[in-house]
Amino acid sequence: MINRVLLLVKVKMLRTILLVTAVSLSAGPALAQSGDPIRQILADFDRIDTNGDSVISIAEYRDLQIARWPRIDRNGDGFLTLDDFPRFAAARARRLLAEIADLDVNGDGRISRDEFIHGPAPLFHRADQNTDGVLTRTELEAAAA
Ligand SMILES: [Ca+2]
Ligand SMILES: [Ca+2]
Ligand SMILES: [Ca+2]
Repeated sequence: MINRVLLLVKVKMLRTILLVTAVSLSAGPALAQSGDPIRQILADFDRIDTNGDSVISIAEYRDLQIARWPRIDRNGDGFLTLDDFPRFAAARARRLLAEIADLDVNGDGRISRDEFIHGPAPLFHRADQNTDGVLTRTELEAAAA
């Protein structure tokens, strides 16, 4: 499954999104069950929609990132770096990190918890078709199709 994700990474538009998925896949079996983060959000919609208003706000999405972080930062040092890819060859891990370098807002070569949670959210904005700042089930279903 990881190899498939790496192949798809060549599709430019989806690059960052899929690489974040690849990071998730390397980070734990729980997230490896589905290769598509949009489908994961759909499957968990009611749990992610904590205020029950039937849409997922950016705040609710950030809460999801907070929940995911411990599986991303595998060695628990507060940063996503090469050390968090124990199952990847160094060259591949370096390439993955380079592809999500957008998240490294302060450019120190590593992605902090804060940058991961509060940084650009390409997946969210891609799915938010009417740009009203919230995701409906319909928007997520369209994005997953
Ligand atoms: Ca909500
Ligand atoms: Ca780490
Ligand atoms: Ca929307």
